[in-house]
Order: sequence, then C-alpha cells, then structure tokens
Amino acid sequence: MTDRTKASAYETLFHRHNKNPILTAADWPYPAHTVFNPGATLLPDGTTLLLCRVEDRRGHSHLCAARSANGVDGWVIDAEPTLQPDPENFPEEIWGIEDPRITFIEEFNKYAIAYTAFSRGGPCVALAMTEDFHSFERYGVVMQADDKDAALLPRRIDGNFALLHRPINHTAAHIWITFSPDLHNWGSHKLLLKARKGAWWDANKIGLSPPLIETSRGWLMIYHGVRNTAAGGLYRLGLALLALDKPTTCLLRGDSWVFGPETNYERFGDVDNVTFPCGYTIGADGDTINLYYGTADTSIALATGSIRELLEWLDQNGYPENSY
Ligand code: BMA
Repeated sequence: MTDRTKASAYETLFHRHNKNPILTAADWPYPAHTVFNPGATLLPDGTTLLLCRVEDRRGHSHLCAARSANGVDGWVIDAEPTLQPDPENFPEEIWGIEDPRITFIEEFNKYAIAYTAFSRGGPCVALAMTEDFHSFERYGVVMQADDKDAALLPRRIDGNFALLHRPINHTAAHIWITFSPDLHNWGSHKLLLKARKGAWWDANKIGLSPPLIETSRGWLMIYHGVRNTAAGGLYRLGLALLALDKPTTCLLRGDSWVFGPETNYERFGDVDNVTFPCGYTIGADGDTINLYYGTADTSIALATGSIRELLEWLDQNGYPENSY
C-alpha cells in the first residue's frame, strides 16, 4: 500500500470563497446571458482585473473587464463590452471570442491576451496586446482551428517566446508547446502533456487552464481533464510541473484530480459539472494563489490555495510524465 492509499481523506488544495459565485450575469451593467471563464491579472496599483467571457443571447461571446480592490467584491464592471469580436477585420472572430488568458510580457511592458476566436472553421488561438485593458492591438490567429486553451510564458526561453496550446485531432486532444521569435511566426512544435486513455479522469481530452505559474521549482501547470460520461463531460483540474529553463520537459504530473465540480453553482448551469479557470493572481506573500474560474459555463467563482502546498502535493503524488 502506498502512502496515498493510507490517507483517510483526499487533501483539499483549493478552498472555495464563501462569497461564491463572486460574479454572475445579474451583476452586469448591460444585458448578458452568462459570465464565466475569466482571465485575471493584478494591475500595478494592486487592483484585480478579471477579463470575463460574456455570452449574449445569440450564443456569441465577447470579453468584459471587471475591477476590484480586494479581488472578491466591489467589482466595477466596464459599462460596455471591453473587447468585442471584430469579424470585419478579423473574420475568424465571426462567432465570438472566448476564454482569455492574460500574461504580462516583461519585455514589452504589456499584457498579452491569448483567446479563442470562434471561426467558421472551428476555434482558433488569437493574440492581442494591451497596456491598459482599454485599447488593444490584435495579432490575429496564431494557431489555426481546431485549437484553444492557449497562454504565453512571460518571457523568452532561449531567445524565443513560448505558447502552450491544445490542438484537437480525431483521436485526442493533448497539450503542446510552440515557439516564436516575434509572436507572429510559430514553430518548433512539441507535444508536452498527453491526455491519458481509458478510465482516467483526464482521458482523451486535456487542456491548459490558467497561464503557467512560475515557481523556484519550475513552471507549475494547472490543467483541465475532461471525462466523458453518459451524462456529459466532467471538467476537473490536475497539476504538473515543467522545468524552468526547459518547459518542454515535464518533471512531475499528478495522478489524481485536485479540484472539480462539487457545489451547486459548479454542478448545475448551462453546461453542468464544469470548473474552468483561465486566470489567477498571486497574493502579497508570494504563496497564495487566487484561482478565478468559470462554473458550469454560467458564473464566476474564486478558490484559494498555497503554491507551496501544491508543489508538496506534486512531490508526493507526481511522476515524471514519460513514465506512462
Ligand atoms: C470547453 C471550452 C470552455 C467551456 C467548456 C465547457 O471546450 O469551450 O469554454 O467552459 O468547454 O463547456
């Protein structure tokens, strides 16, 4: 028997905020059907900014910024959509823009937003840059359909920017990493983390959740696994650790999921049983992680954890990826 099977209960690594869900469509200053899957960042003055996916009654999504001094309540939401699809100039955005992941790019002193552009050909990965979340410079599609769940690393690795993303083929959906000298031209694609097979919680379809978290031990990855059941998909979260100077190497990957739908607001909504984070902020102690996630494709919730505890859990429960 291993230590894991001797424990009397699973560890709780993420603690739900008692004000959950912290944002719903009822909070919006204009008509919105649902608000979910927000990107997140801390602004220089300490304000938490969430870039929320807002779905309208056509079924199309746009992005809208909500700002809060404490990251929990008192949200000030932009009076109008912050980033709208622009299909005239970017036809790949014809059916909306979704699921933004924000990375502050040190070299440009700008925030990069990797988001899903829902084209007639399927979902693509698109990039936009901003300094202030008021005006945006689009880079257009960087990964063609079907591809989503992408985020940039904050700085170059060996001279190149790096993007994690999740292309789909007819058999499976795995996480890949790809590199670029200029954020426009991408290459050196590598398969990074594979969906498992069979009964596993992360069988057949996985994807990056929020951007990677930089730690002294490596890049900590929170990824989602989708278990397909007769009642639909179950979206749960797992952990992996990538080498800091060589993020193509997966040092550790956990066997079990560490967070998944449990509460009513996570279990029931437009799409039942979905916990889907696209962003986090790190507390002033450098250890607290505030994970912002969409619940059941309907609302936005917050759960907090400790990076040290996540790494300790991986040390006890993780294996090098190539052992499978
Ligand atoms: C995924 C993404 C997410 C969504 C999830 C559950 O494929 O499209 O935006 O939250 O499905 O519907």
